[in-house]
Amino acid sequence: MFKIDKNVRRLSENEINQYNKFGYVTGLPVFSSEAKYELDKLFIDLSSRVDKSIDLNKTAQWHKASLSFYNLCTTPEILDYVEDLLGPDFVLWGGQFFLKEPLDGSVVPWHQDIQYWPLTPAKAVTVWLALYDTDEENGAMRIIKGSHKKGMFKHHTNDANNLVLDQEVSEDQINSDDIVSLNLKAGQISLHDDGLLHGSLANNSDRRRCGITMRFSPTNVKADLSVWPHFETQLVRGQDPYKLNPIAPIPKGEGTPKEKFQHSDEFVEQW
Ligand SMILES: O=C(O)CCC(=O)C(=O)O
Repeated sequence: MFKIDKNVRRLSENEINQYNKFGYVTGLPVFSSEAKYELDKLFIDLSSRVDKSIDLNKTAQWHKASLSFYNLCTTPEILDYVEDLLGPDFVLWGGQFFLKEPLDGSVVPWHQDIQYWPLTPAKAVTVWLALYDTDEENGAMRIIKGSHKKGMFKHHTNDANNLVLDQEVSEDQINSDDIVSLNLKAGQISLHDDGLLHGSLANNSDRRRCGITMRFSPTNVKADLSVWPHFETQLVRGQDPYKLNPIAPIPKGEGTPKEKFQHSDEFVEQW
């Protein structure tokens, strides 16, 4: 278990109000500063198993493949923060790395997650856990505060090689006064709403930038399996009286995703 920051707490009423009004909360303590060595080790252990021909940013579903990744996502102190937003019953359904090596040029275009996700109701919370210190120089995630209240923005496809995602909201729809850079120390998290516009610029530093995203939804969410046949949930807190989605087992060991969308029975524990 990674060492927990002694300042860990629950969300304050102000933070819950800020999440509802602006769509995000940031700088929340979870793991202590000493845990950065373990977070680095976890990153190296897991990412080094991915075949060199595969782009780590194009793999997902790590929570279904790897027990250590699943354990990280179900850290009680992380779930407490999520519970403060979603209530007592919720599932984990997504987990992936967002990596930018120094000067690798990769960019996450402005987008809303709901644009990609066939989930009803749209009420997912993303936890973004910093594995390394993250700031403007190394391509921290940026958000447009309050944009989750403005409905669906127009996205277009952009297949440029350096883009981590291919759906993009053009700059002319962005009010630059509302940009907030979510700078985090290793071991801290931010939380964001699935309707919030967000993205990130290139890493222009000599430091690695990598976060883990964890996707949580209340148990009354239903996925359209005709769009996402791989979709499965893991109940991580409370009860699931609705049973609307297939369930993924907790991984028994360490497996490695090869693609973005995979079903749990495709993962083979390698060690
Ligand atoms: O890490 C980033 O820059 C982007 C993350 C992201 O797009 C997401 O959490 O949905």
